[in-house]
Amino acid sequence: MANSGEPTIFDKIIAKEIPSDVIYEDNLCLAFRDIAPQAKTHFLVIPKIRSGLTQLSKAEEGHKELLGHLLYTAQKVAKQEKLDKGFRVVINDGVEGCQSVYHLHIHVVGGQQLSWPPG
Ligand code: D5M
Repeated sequence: MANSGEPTIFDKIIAKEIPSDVIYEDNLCLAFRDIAPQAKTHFLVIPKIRSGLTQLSKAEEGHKELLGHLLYTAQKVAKQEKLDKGFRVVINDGVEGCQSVYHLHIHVVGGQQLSWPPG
């Protein structure tokens, strides 16, 4: 359901109610492997609390620090995953951005040569 504000599958992952392959966790965010990887390495970084942040375009002034933390964590986990030759960070926003889960998430893909532009 597009941005209904309802809990999503990611809330269940945060609550450990369903299994996931978590590769990093701190008090603010969680990183886990994407269930449908689009590259050799594909993980997601999500905030533990949505606090209205169902998608990037809903970001408000008060989210700036959390957004910075998520992006900083994305590169930190990319290093942990040994993506030394580079990687790509993607945030899908809304219907035309192909967002399917309305809990903000950063995709990190890499581990192979990527092409540009994306579709
Ligand atoms: O991307 C949503 C992403 O979330 C998509 O790449 C699949 C991934 N996903 C969905 N359910 C799970 C579970 N249970 N574990 C791991 N990954 C999952 P979007 O940008 O919204 O299209």
